[in-house]
Amino acid sequence: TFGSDGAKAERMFALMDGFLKNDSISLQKDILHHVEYTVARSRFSFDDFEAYQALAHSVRDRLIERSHDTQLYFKRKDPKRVYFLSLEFLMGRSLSNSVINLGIRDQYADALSQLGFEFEVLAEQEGDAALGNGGLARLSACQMDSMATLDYPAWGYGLRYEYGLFRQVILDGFQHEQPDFWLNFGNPWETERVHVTYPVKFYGVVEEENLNGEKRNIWTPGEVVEAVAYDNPIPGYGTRNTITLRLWAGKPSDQHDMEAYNTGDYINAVVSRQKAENISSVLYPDDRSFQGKELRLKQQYFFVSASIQDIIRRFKDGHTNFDEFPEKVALQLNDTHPSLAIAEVMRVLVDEENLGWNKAWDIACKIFSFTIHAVIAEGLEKIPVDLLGSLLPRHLQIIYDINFKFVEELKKRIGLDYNRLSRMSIVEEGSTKTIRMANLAIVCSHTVNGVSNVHSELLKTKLFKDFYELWPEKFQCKTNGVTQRRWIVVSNPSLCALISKWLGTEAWIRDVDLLTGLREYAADADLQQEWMMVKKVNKMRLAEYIEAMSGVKVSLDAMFDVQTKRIHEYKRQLLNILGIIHRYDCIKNMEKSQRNKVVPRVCIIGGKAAPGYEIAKKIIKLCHAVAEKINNDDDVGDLLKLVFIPDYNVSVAELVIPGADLSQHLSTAGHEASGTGSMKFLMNGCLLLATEDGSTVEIVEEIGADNLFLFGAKIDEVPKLREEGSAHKMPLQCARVLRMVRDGHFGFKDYFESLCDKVEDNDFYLLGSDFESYLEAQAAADKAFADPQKWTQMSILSTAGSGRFSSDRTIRDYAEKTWGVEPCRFPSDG
Ligand code: NTF
Ligand code: PLP
Repeated sequence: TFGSDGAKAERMFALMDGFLKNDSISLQKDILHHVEYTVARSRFSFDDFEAYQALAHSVRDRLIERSHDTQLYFKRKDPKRVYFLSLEFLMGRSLSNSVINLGIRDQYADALSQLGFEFEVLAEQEGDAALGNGGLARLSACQMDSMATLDYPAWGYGLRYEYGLFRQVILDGFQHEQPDFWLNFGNPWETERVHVTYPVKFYGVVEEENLNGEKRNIWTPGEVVEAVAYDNPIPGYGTRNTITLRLWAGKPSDQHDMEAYNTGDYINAVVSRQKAENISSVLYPDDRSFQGKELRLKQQYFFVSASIQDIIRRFKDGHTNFDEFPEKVALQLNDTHPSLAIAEVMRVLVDEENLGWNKAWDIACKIFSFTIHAVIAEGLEKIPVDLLGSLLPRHLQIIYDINFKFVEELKKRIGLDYNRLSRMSIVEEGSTKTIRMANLAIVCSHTVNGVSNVHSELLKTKLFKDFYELWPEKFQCKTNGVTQRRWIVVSNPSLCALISKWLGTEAWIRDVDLLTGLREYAADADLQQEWMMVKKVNKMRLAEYIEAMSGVKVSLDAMFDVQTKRIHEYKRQLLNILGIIHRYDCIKNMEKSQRNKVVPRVCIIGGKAAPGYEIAKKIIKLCHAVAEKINNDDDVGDLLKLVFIPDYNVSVAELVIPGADLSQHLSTAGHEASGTGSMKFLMNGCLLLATEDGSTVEIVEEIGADNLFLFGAKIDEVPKLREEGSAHKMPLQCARVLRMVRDGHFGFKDYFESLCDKVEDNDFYLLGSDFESYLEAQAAADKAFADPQKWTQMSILSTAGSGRFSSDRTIRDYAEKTWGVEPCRFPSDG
């Protein structure tokens, strides 16, 4: 690289503003170059999709240049790096986000218009990268953006699934899943690193060997799969720093099953070689609970092993003493999914680097930190010992050893309290013996955090009380956040311009606390006027989409009321639908003369159900059945519409969120660890109707209870209400709407029976007991909407108070209080 001439290197860095120029002519030439030589179409004749591909490649060139500079700079400065391990990243599209972060959106738009293309039209050609399920996965993506923007020396590691999250197709109101083969037309953003490959071992046997009087464990694998790196650049905003999301794909290893070739079964040997690629082929689409599937465990270990090998290789390139490892490396476990990394680090340090157990354990305990996204014990991963022992025999031994030492230590601290010992043990005895991955992660991590204040308290007082009492200092809270770059600047350009105009600066895009500056203008008639205009434009965009998707024409004067998120019983989309039926019923039974008092609504619901989640699928069908009835009732007209937006993903969210007036977050209190959708709606000046759960509690602290519509049982009231069970009375209105469903008012009465039973029999999610309070909150929302000035003021105050929910704040907090990493900024302005 720059050799030992530090001064020369300094000069090089100071001079470097990149080889590629960003003036309009240079950009046009670059795009045409890629049309001709990358896409291989004539530069005199290419369509929108080909133009998008060429455009993406020209942006990628700029990203690559910056990521090279960033990596060289990191290498020279050698800061402590943080490695973010996550099995899921919901990145969405990259084009608009990249050019905005690079600061060359307008230049590209200009260059394209010279070539006869429109930037927005080409941006629509891009498909989503949906390598994740929901909240956890989108959080990872937001956090990558913040790590890059805040100049942290960070890497993301994950799996390059060939099939992302399934596409949701609705036929006759039922959800069907179609494969998302997102790489069909290539992926212009990634770079395959054919030289960055590592062997990953599975199965086989472990034998103890005696080497010069020392016992060593030798693992002879039964299968070896090669992991190949695919690098995806993540540009920061207002900085030249561009970090990397490195995703691993499986490919057959030369070491794979050589025996089969030797025994002459050539065809079967080739077929079995191809199996290696299956490891990274498909994302598990269920975000509920862990199912002890071998392929899933293989995926986890595959990505963990490749990542750890890569991290250790980078460390060794410049360091020889593992004592320095914790000064250079922080490993963040995003949920328990990557927690096999703990056993893998121990295996490498003990078996391959020969550090000895105690030293290896000391190092491991200094590098890991662990974020929990689950709320209930059932959501925690438990791996059957038989499965782990067969797939990763050496890791099982290591986990047993960790547990043995932990339990011995624990006995010294707490005595022979066998109940507590067995609760805290990493190994769960029972009919099927399992490994509790969360316990493993807590035992080894120096820091464990929840994702909102209430969730973090819940971890300390309920889920991991025993561990909290043992190690109170380990437990932290890191309230989630979302990136204002994607969720305002990219997805709501009109709002972005309006905010910058009134604040007199664009600095809030990097320093989001400045949004509080809007508070002083919240009652200003001019701002309110412009604010309403922006909302109207976004509603128009959304209305066009709704009509195109469902054929339903909606009125822009109606309140756009949105609930979009994965379909779960605890998120209570059913409560929303029952509320809509109630509203419909009220309108139908109202004197015609009274109807002009009704605030018109467009109710919008969207979200995917896990393919095997029957109840969630019935909720989707019920939504369609009710929509069919309401939307075709001319008597109701524009007073009420219900639309289901299919295939909710990041791109759809970018369209829906800016156009929402009201958004609903209805989780039964105590069930939503945080919620991040709410934060995006809040930033976009959408009012929330919500239970006091997860991060909503903090949103209330920030914007005040007067600026949103709260309802329902509070967290500490839930257990008592459940205990009372069916003893508590179902409110009449709720019983009435359930009766309508049971009587076949919306068809399919037998099919919906089990949905009604759930509410009427034990009502675990408390739809009945929260129903009245829900209707009151809805009435309050109607009342506020009828007063546009008041509504707009609340809307401005929502955006103004959303700064605390930026992932920049979250990431700074992780960096300072958990990882101990510092910004390392390439010396240039971006
Ligand atoms: C989710 N968990 C939680 O359910 C949300 O409350 C939270 O906002 C996000 O994580 C991000 O922390 C998951 O997506 C998973 F995968 F755990 F189900
Ligand atoms: N899915 C997508 C596509 C999203 O953009 C979000 C937003 O955060 C989520 C799921 C999570 O939403 P929620 O926090 O409301 O569950």
